[in-house]
Amino acid sequence: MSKPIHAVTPSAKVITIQQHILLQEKKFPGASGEFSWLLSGLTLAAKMIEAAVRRAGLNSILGQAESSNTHGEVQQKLDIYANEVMLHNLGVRESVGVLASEENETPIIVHNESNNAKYAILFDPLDGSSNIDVNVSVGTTFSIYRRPVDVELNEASKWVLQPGDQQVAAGYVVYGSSTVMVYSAGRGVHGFTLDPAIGAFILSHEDIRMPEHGIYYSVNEAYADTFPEGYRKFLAGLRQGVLGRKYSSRYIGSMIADFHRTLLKGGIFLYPPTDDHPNGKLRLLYEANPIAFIAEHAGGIAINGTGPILKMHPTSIHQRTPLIAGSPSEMNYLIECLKAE
Ligand code: P6P
Repeated sequence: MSKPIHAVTPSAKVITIQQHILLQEKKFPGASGEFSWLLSGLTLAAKMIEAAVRRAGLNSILGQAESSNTHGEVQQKLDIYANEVMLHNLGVRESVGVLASEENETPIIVHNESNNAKYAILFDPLDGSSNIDVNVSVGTTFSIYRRPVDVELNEASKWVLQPGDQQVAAGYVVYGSSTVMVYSAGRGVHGFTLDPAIGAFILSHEDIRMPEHGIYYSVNEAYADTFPEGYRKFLAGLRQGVLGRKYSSRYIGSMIADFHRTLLKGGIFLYPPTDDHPNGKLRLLYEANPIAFIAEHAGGIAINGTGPILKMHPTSIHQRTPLIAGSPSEMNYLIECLKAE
């Protein structure tokens, strides 16, 4: 008879995210330990946000703040808390020079004139936060760049307005049935699950590869009538079995959760242009770019409808873009449908 779950002794041979980063750095000489120190600021922030998300209904943090963010969107109390946690825990890492957040109009200079500061970190502290009140998964995204050559310490915008293929690392945390951090530093995509018993992110998904195809497509079909023709043709083709398999629709309305399923199970996530958002709703720098970096490094594809997300040259910090990311099979069929428009 198999042991009851509670009798199973957890393995002692766990690999934390810090150990994994240091092991990776050993494989690639020249990388400095400061990068793992920087990422430890992210994991601490993620644990603090996770603790608040898990207790949202209990510590009166649920619900709407009296304030709105820079985009006029009503902030959730947890948005504000998560943003303060990210700004503090990343801002105290001496290797960090500039921070940019969805919740702040302009980038924040944190380097105090230190020449050790060489990284910019962009993030959405709590994506999907409108779902918190109904206990739906939410997430945090992050995107890390090196300070460009010949850019002055205080030219903050130039630190952050870089194409996504210049990211040195990127990823997200999804606060779902468990809390998982997925990141890539350009050498594979790896997932770490938070073990609340020991308060550490433990390697749980090493070298994630997105399946060649999936059985799910993820899009808000309420807007389908306003999608450009090529997207409507693509969705009709999936439903008609053009790719030789039956599909099911899955849409949570929380980008990170919808993408995380696509990364692990394959398929496609789409936020196309709509009447309300002709340039897409999602933000290029701190939503689309980290997702695209993870998708491409896991063997998937990520486009804006006309070309790779990672090749886009940003002109403003909060600019929006259409985002479609997924497995090669579905993505290549979509590209074919869009070309035929
Ligand atoms: P819609 C959440 O508000 C978010 O920014 C993403 O997480 C999500 O994918 C999208 O908006 C959902 O938007 O228009 O489908 O409700």
